[in-house]
Amino acid sequence: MIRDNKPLMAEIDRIAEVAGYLWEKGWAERNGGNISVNITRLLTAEELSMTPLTTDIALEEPVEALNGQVFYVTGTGKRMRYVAKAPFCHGALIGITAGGTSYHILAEKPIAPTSELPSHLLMHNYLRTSGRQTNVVLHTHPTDLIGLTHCTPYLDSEKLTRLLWSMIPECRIVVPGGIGIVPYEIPGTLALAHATIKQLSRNDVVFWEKHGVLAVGEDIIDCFDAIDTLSKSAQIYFSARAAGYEPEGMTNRQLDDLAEAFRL
Ligand code: 2HA
Ligand code: ZN
Repeated sequence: MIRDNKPLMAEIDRIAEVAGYLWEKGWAERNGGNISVNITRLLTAEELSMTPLTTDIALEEPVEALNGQVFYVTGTGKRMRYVAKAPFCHGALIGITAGGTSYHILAEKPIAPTSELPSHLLMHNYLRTSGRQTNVVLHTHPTDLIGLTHCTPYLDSEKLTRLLWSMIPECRIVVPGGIGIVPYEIPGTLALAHATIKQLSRNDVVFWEKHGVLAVGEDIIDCFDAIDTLSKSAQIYFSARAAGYEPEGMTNRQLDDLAEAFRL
């Protein structure tokens, strides 16, 4: 019984906690957003060889580096507000099989994974191949951050990173790698995944033009915190603009001093 595995259930609880935050923040209208977390390290040998609930389902593109890995993934069409309450009714554990060319559903119910699964897996595959300690891919729709991507001058990674960093010291500290930007692509496509992967070589957080944000990392709470801090910066910026002035922002010197003080 998968629910007897305490470390696994603790991780599932953290996923549910974050799903609740995404809903409360207003970042997860209808079925907006999706989450995948590599939980292989938390499973026993016996659990890793459990009998699957489905036959193998082919993947559009192979993910060789993920062969044998197991992920919790939110379900297609499922709402974050319900993932928060019942993660195993709105998501499932899937195992990657056949050398990375397919997957099957392992537990707890045969819930079909998010439409973004092929792109999440390509990202996990890329990150694992590059030796990064990344368990989590988190995608969500923060209103303020999407708003910024509707204005061409902000669709510049360096400029937007500098703007958001300069609104509050925490942003420079919590998102030290800055943000990547992917020009508009149709949601759920491999074109979107490949464009995102290019950005992931330099950034842990990527903005998708007129769509949303994607964060990768070792820990799901850290991924949420990074997006939340960027959102706070965007709110400070928009509040100042709405009050009729351009915020000064921290100076380059102040930002550099932070990098030195926090060894970023
Ligand atoms: O899962 O957010 O990008 C719904 C989406 C697709
Ligand atoms: Zn989306």
